[in-house]
Amino acid sequence: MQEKISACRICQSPGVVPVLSLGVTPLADGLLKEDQISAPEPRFPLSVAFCPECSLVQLQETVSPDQLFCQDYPYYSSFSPALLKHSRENALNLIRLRNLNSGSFVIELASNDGYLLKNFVEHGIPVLGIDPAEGPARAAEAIGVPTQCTFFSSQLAQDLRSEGKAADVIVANNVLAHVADTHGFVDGIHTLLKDTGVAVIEAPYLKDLVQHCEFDTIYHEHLCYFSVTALDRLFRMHGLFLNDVERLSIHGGSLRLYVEKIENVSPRVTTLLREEREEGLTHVRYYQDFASRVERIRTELRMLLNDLKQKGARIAAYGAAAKGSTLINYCDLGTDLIDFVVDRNTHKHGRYMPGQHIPILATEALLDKKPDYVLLLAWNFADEILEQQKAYRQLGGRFITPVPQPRVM
Ligand code: JHZ
Repeated sequence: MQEKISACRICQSPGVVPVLSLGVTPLADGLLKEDQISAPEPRFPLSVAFCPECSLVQLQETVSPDQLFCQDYPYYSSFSPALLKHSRENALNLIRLRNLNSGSFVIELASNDGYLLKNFVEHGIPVLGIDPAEGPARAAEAIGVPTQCTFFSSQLAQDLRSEGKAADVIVANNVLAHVADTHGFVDGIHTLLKDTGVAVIEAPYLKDLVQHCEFDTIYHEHLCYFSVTALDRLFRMHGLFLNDVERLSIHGGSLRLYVEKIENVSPRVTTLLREEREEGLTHVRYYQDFASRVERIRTELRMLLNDLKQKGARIAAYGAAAKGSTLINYCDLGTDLIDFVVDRNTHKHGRYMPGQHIPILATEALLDKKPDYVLLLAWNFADEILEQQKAYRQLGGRFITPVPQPRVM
């Protein structure tokens, strides 16, 4: 099921301007089982628009969240040591800065497999995880992270509040951009947050996406691509204030937002707002050459892989990531070019990439099968993966990164 928006997701202005179309693609995390590859896959238009009124960049279509996130959601945060380290540092900082203890309460929205909340549990701080994906939610419970397996909404926030629950800290990483009811979600944060509490939210940063041409991070799960300008406006509509912000390198460049009920805006926020105005993120012109840069990547990547293939090279790919699905489907990279994809996530093994039906194997396959080149679909973890694949590289194996420009590393 899919619906096309008739107005901006934040300000409701009807005048959104299309800026990029990535075609009609399958769901990025819809990894297929063997018995599904002969059946037709659902495909949905993947097109991006800009709102000149509030500067929100957004998808024009909304696929039903039940279809995207519930059963069989294959993403488990804990398969990346770099993400675990990043999350642990975030948790330990919050414990210190907010003096959290056994009398505090931390809620995480989209808590996945408990990768972050386990750090608070370790320190005796009461937590609640909320996540609609059954497998990851069960994994969280299994490691002692209490988890409610459901979608977060303003109604759920009211129910929790009427049970007497209120949070000192609400963490919401890589989820705000995923929700169709953005206003209900932010309203729910307002409801659940104590007056002195803080919501700490991470989301990929639009400026990094455009500058580094990370077009593959566009897929149906990601409905919004946020600038600080759009976020500041969104929170103010709900009596919340974006008081502080950090830029992070994770996931190709993200923002960590500190949102509170009392206004106390730091110069870091006002500086980013000014820079966005000066650099033009608030104007459609900023996004107009993005589409041609994206097309150039497709042409260059296809040329590079075709050329290697004609010379007799064997090519595999690393990371059955959601972004990998956008890349291989938009660039039309099938089994004629890529023999297999490897991934550490055991839940993905034995499955096939959406659309192109490339089989997913364990990472050991690189040493077993020794492909000459590996296209790095999870380029956001390049350092970690290159280090981990030293043995393969010492045997002469080479990695190829697709963005910001296709090149052999
Ligand atoms: P990864 C995810 O997107 C999920 P994805 C989600 N859609 C989101 O919003 C963004 O992050 C921000 C594997 N891997 O995390 C694990 C190894 O095999 O970049 C993953 O399958 N070995 C909610 O799916 C994939 O690669 C490794 O050493 O695009 C990476 O996927 C490492 C580090 C990862 O994002």
